[in-house]
Amino acid sequence: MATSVVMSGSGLWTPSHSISNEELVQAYNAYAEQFNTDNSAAIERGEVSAKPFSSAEFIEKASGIRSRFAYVKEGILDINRMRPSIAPRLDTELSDQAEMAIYAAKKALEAANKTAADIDVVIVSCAYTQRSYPALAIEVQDALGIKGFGFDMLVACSAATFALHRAYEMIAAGTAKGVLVINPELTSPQVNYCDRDSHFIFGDVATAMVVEAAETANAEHVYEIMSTKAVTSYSNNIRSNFGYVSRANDTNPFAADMLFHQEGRKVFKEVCPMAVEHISEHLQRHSLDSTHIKRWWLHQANINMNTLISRKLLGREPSIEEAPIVLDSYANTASAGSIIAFSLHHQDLVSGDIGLLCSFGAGYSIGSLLLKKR
Ligand code: CO8
Repeated sequence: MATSVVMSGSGLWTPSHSISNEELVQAYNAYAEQFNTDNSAAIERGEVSAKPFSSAEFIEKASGIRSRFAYVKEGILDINRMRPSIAPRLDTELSDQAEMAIYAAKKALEAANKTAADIDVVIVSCAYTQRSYPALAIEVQDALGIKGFGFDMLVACSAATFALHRAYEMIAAGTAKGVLVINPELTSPQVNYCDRDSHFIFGDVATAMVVEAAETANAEHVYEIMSTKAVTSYSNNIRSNFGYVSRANDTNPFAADMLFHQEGRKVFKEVCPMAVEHISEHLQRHSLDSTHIKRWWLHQANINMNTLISRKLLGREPSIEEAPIVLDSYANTASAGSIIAFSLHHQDLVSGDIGLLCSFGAGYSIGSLLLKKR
């Protein structure tokens, strides 16, 4: 592929509501207490399991998460509801995820010094889309006045990196002139706030990136995509069974197994070595090693995972400048984590500096891009 492809602008939209560990734990524990009281007889008979209590100290130690953002906070801390209360919208109104996507997209376009006329493909890629069709990407395309085409992609944690890969290929092949990759990660409706093992993990956010040919890029911070690498390996350890077939299954579409659930410890043990191997192979492809990498924009699920992966790659702990952490305030934002890290921590690199952007998680899926500052 002859054309040199670049990422020329990134956008980050952060919801205005945040929820601290303490707030979340207080609500969960009050819910658990109520549940245990209401079900005390059945619990005593061994027919129902008592709800265990959560702790803010555990959450921070086990994950590094201190708080998360919520698109709508109302309802999440209400022990009689335990899920966000998002008002339904008419078909004639902008959908919630399209609205989030547009906030981030406008920022990415501005950073890339581009307008709608410079874009001809929109990819909305994230862990969930709020409907099947029409594609959110086409709704966003219409709202931004972009000519060309758009489509949605679902690859869970690697939705953003895999979409950037597609953008890279389209620009390199000359089938697109400018691609907008957008990740409106509205995770909160799928979080089981009644489950202490996972109630703290996710946050809402939207990120966006402009990908174009090197010769058309005129922004201040432009990164050449040196190459991309992806791998998937089937695992049931992170799963959500929510889907349109549940209507025909006559099952409860909102039961616990329909929401996000995982075997967190197994995921930790299996994904870390996969990520290390993947990244090492990606660097080797360019005869590079970890000493050549100025910045690691890693997936943001768990600080202990990132520390372990970085230590294996570098042979030491990375500094916070080398491998920035955003999950402390954003929590796990599905595919957006590494893009948030990039958005907040890329402007200080100098020409020729190389960085690695990498996602890892559900699927399992791993996606990476090697980037060189122009
Ligand atoms: N408070 C107090 N104690 C707790 C809590 C809590 N909130 N939660 C669990 N415990 C208890 C456990 O029950 C267990 O008790 P016991 O020893 O008595 O059995 C003990 O603490 C230890 O539990 P774990 O072994 O589970 O604890 P870990 O140290 O493994 O930490 C983590 C749990 C934080 C979940 C950790 O395993 C982890 O982060 N693993 C990696 C997970 C990961 O990366 N997952 C990928 C997520 S998927 C994704 O990124 C995108 C998916 C799509 C988006 C979904 C949107 C909704």
